[in-house]
Order: sequence, then C-alpha cells, then structure tokens
Amino acid sequence: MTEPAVLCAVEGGVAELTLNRPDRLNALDEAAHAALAHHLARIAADSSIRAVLLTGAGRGFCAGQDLSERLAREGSDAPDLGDTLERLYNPLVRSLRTLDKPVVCAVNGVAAGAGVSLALACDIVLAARSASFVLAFARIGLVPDSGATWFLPRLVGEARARALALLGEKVSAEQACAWGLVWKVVDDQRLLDEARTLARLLATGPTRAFALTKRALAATWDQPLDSQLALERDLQREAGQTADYREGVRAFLEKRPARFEGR
Ligand code: LHQ
Repeated sequence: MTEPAVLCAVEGGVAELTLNRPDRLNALDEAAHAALAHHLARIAADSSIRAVLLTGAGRGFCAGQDLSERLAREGSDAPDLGDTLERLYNPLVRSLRTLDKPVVCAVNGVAAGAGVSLALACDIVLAARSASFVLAFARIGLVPDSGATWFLPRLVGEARARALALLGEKVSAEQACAWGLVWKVVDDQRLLDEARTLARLLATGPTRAFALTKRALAATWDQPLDSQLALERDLQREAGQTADYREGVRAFLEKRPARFEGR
C-alpha cells in the first residue's frame, strides 16, 4: 500500500496535518494537493476542530512543486503553469487564509519555492533552528507564486523581498525570524512540542473571535483606515454576540480562566 501524501490526525480540537513525502522533502504533487484540499474542507466543516497544525515529515518542510512530476507531465510541450496555480496552489492558499480557525505552521526543515508561500499563508509560523527558506523560483526560471509576492514585501519590506526573490539565496531560520518572516525559532527537538502546545492553546480560545480577527487582518492592506475602522466595528458587533465574549467577561470578573467553547 502506498503511504498517504498528507497525514491528518485530530486530537483535542487540533487537526495536525503532516506533509508526508519525506524522500522528496515533501514536494507537492497532485496527490498531496488533493489530500490537503480534502482535509482542509473537512476541517472547515467540523466545528469540533478549532485549530490546525501544519508540518512536514522527515528533514524537510516542503520543497514546493514536485519538479519530477512536472517534467513527466509536460515532456516537450510548453506547460500551462498558470493552470496549475489556478487549480491547485491558489485554492490552497485561499483556503488557509480564509479558514475560520487559526493555523500554526511548524517549519521543521527546508522550505523552498511554494513551500515558503505555504508556510507564510499560515497564521503563526514557528521554525526549527535548522530550518531554512529558499525562494527557489528564479533558480528554475519562474516567478515567486502562491502568494509569495504578496506576503514577502508585507513581511520583510521591499528591499529584502526583492533581493530574496531575485537571488533565491537560502535564509536561515534565525535570519527569517529577525526579518519578520516567522514568529519564533525553536530548538529542533522542541519544535513539534511547542507547536502542539500552541495549537492546543488556540483550540481552547474564542474561535469565532479568531475567525473575525483573521478577516480584519486580511482586509487591512486593501483599504484606508476609515474603512478598516468600519470593518472592525462590524466584526466587533459580531464578536460581542458570541457566548465566548460573555464567558470571557464573566471569567474576568470572577477572576478565573475563561472556558471558551468556540461559539
Ligand atoms: C525534489 C524537490 C522538488 C522533486 C527536492 N521536486 N524532488 C508552481 C506551479 C507549477 C509549477 C512550478 O512551480 C510552482 C511553484 C514552485 O514551488 S517552483 C519551486 C519548486 N521547488 C524548487 O525549485 C526547489 C527544488 N529543491 C531544491 O532546491 C533543494 O532540494 C532544496 C534547497 C529544497 C534542498 O536541498 P538539499 O537539502 O541539498 O536536498 P536535495 O536537493 O538533495 O533533495 C533531497 C531529495 O529531494 C532529492 O532526491 P534524491 O532522489 O536525489 O534523494 C531531490 O531531488 C528531492 N527534491 N526538492 N521540488
């Protein structure tokens, strides 16, 4: 029997997704995309799942598109890579960004090409100290994709984004953290434990407020302050109607930890 391209284990309100093609540094082929789409749809529909953890098996996190699959598929024909993005990568990035629950990414090793984009599409990114980030696109004659040209300048600024994209140099986890690409660097052997602790914490949080927060942060780059204020007003109105808000205030007044139920 062949191994599944992506493993999914649900425990304590957290769905842990593990990219599982370690001998290819978890490069994404069609099967991996199909599995990710399947699991993310299930996660979105299941209200008992309140946080997601994404990581990779073996020594890599994700080496981007599986290039051996591309060659086998394309032969000597001029390929339509736009079609691949439209069918597979863009829906994946959109589904992570719009998922109504927080997504933690544990970058356990090298992230390259669309593997970098995949990590940056998550809400909180932890990186193992030995992990690295490679904008490998230019090395094979391509344009950074899957959101890379959107995420990078926003996270690291124009100067670094342009150099990273054009040079494709490997960036260490420490450097990525200093530049604001990731939230924290964690010792390799501690990475999964820390990421799981974080995901479990998020899974006991106010899930609706988290979803609304994601929506507010997603809108912020496209509109002026005045419109963002109006959006915050609308989203806060919605948050104020949740049971979690009532519980949060009650717990504060009673000087005890809140017991959020995600509704
Ligand atoms: C791989 C891959 C890989 C297959 C390592 N594929 N086997 C979107 C839409 C449509 C088309 C095109 O692209 C895109 C977006 C993209 O993602 S484009 C960017 C695609 N990715 C790359 O160009 C990265 C290619 N990989 C590398 O540069 C290196 O492997 C990195 C820097 C990630 C790691 O280097 P090393 O640690 O030295 O490992 P390695 O190169 O020895 O790789 C280990 C094995 O994994 C090796 O197989 P082998 O049979 O020799 O042990 C590699 O062939 C395989 N592998 N990446 N993307």
